[in-house]
Amino acid sequence: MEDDRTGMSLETLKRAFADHLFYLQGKDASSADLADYYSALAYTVRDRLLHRWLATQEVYACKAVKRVCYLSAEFLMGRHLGNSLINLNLFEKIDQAIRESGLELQDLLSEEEDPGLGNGGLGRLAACFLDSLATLEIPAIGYGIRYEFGIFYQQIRDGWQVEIPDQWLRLGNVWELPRREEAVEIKLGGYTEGYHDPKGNYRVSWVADRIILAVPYDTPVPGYDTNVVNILRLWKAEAGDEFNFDAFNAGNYDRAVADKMSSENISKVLYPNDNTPQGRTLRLEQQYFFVSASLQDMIRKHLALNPTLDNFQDSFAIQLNDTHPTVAIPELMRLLVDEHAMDWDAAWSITNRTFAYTNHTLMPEALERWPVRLLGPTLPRILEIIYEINHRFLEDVRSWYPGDEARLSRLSIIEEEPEKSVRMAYLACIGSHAINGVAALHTELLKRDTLHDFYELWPEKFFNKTNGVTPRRWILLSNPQLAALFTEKIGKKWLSNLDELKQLEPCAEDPEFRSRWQAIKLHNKQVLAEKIYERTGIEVDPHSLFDIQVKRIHEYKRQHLAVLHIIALYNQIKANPGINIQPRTFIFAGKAAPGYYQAKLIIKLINAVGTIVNRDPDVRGRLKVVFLPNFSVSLAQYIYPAADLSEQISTAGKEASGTGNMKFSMSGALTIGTLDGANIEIREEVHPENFFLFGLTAEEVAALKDKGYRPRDYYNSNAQLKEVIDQIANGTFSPSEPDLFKPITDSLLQQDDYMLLADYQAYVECQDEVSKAYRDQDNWTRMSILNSVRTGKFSSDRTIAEYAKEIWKVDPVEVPLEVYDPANA
Ligand code: B1N
Repeated sequence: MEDDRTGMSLETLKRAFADHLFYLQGKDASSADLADYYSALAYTVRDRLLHRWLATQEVYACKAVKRVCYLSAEFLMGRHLGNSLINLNLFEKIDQAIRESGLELQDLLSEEEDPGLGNGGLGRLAACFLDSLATLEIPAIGYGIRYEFGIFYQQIRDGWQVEIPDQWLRLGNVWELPRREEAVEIKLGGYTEGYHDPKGNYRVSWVADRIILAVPYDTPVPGYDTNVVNILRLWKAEAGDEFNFDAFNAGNYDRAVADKMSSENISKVLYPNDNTPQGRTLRLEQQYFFVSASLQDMIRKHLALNPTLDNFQDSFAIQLNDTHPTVAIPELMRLLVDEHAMDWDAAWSITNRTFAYTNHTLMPEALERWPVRLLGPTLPRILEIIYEINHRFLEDVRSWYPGDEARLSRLSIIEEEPEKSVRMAYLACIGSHAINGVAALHTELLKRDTLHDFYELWPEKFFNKTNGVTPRRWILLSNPQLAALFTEKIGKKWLSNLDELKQLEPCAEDPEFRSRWQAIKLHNKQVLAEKIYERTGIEVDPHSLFDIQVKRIHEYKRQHLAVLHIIALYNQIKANPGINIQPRTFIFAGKAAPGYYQAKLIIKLINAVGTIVNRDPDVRGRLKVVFLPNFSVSLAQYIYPAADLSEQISTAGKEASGTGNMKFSMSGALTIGTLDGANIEIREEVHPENFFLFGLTAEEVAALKDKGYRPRDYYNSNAQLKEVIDQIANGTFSPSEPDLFKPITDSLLQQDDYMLLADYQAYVECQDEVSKAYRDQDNWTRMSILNSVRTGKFSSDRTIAEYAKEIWKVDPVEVPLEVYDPANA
């Protein structure tokens, strides 16, 4: 008989499920609720992962393979259960086993808390990368923070965003295993002192005033159709001792407990900002905390197999996901020089060969700078090391560009004005052997502007690595009917080589294929319509054009440009109620940073316009405006497959890449977009005739700014636009508070930093083209099919293969699976 923990037959799976319900949940069919059934199934699946995990880790530990360490402050993993079923190739069998137990698999999958340990694209990219690393059989570890509270839960009350704490660990977490025995200590605060070691060398030691314990929690990361199970290792902060006994014994009970609480604060909560840094000491402590713990972990792993650290760079390639983990560069120097007595030059060479840095944004205000005033007291030794790195670097620059003082201050890691600060992106560039942007345009702009001086120094360090997303979650799991159609036509190989979909191009001309394609899209729209009704009470027509913009709310992403268009359509109907226009459902979702007033006001505006438009009898179902609360990975899985039109309308030059644009396109949505980020490459792949392009180019945006942009000129010369802006400004959508939206219209008329008014006319005209095109359903479907089957480039498998070959220099490692037999263990 098959083992209950590893067997893959239907009978064994059913037995294991019942067994876990009974012995782990302490329930049977008469007492179990859905949460119990979810847990029983999750444990059943976890057993099968653990088996492969142990095999994988054993191979990595014995073979001295080179591992990728992906350091990221955010990992937006999404629910684990469905993904694990897919990657273990168990989905169908479990579906059947659960049905035969009288339950619905979908109901169980929905019970899982969505682990929201990220804000948006940057965190979700890290999750897609982990999936692809495991699928490509590349040894890898994701390192991050086990936030007790992830991204806040968003409610909409009276049209406003309200933030609710995300208590995702409330019911426990089946997918993590604490490894207390591998905890490490982290220093904070205090001072440094010099001393001479026994050989007479001058050394520095850091006398901390706080020691925090970093406890690792490991989550398995299975690859698709392979035995490889990598690890996501997230660190939880704890007090070094249960509490301060000295204080306790001295009768200072409050102090003893307070110390413990302040230590645990470090991993308490994810900062809810996307594309804006938060210059708080606690954020700096979070960054240093997880980075130091991760490096200590790597050093321990390396020394388990090697006599010295001299070849550390052969054990690990460390990727910095933006500047958030950049303090890793001086921290590795500290560990090598202070704690392992290496000399500076040797340590610097190792550091440089180990690190690579990915930049994710050009937004000037998003580039992290840590004031010396905060860094010094929190990380005194790290600040000294940064000064030393800078000193040596500027000596080099001086020798390369004698007499060029301006260049010296431009390149210095230390910025003097307005406040003496460390420029983290510069530190990352200097300490890394590779620097990359996340889409072709973004990389070009990095080289031309943001990091131009570094590009001049080291052109060979610069790479482009266009982002990608995993087709396992974003097609197979979220759009199962589309996946089944692909597999029926070309087999399953597209799941590990998305370029295979190209073979389906001729199907775009096949009427039978097209009608199946339409039926699937309609079905996905019906499912989303039900969700919309459940969550907002708004009824939408699945036969209308689903026009969708989902992403973080940010002025540069221009959700309010879409609102201007909606109001213009509304005005057309009001002026001419008999007008024949394409019925549309406008769907928005996304969170605003709690401290970003203008973004929260945009959410209120969307809802205010929706309230007026949705109720107006003249509109009668031709336009609907929906704001779906609490955008998350699990909600996204219903949204992308249901879209007809994907809104990617950022100001050119502002969106580094975008990855939602790829998910939409994979599910057959057409894009209306600017020449920004990865839109440019998507348009290239799907061909320009299958993409709705509008707006200024990045160059035109810059040229217009230079010559003096005057948004009022556009307002004064465009009657339709003027009417729309005036309505927002005069309270048409906020009758009880007429000035409510003035901050939005004032900003548009006075600065319009993101040039909505300059792009307005081109946008509405392009939307007219969309409406016309949608009326020809045959041709629309052809375009939809071609979008989907030409997205091969945007699989994160392609992205990861490029990083592996060109930046990390790592090879796949196969993991053989012996059938686990407890008798031989
Ligand atoms: O990273 C994504 C890109 O696809 C998006 O275009 C880009 O906006 C996004 C500070 C960020 N850039 N910067 C951030 C997130 C959190 C934070 O605290 C910055 N996110 C992006 C993946 O490359």
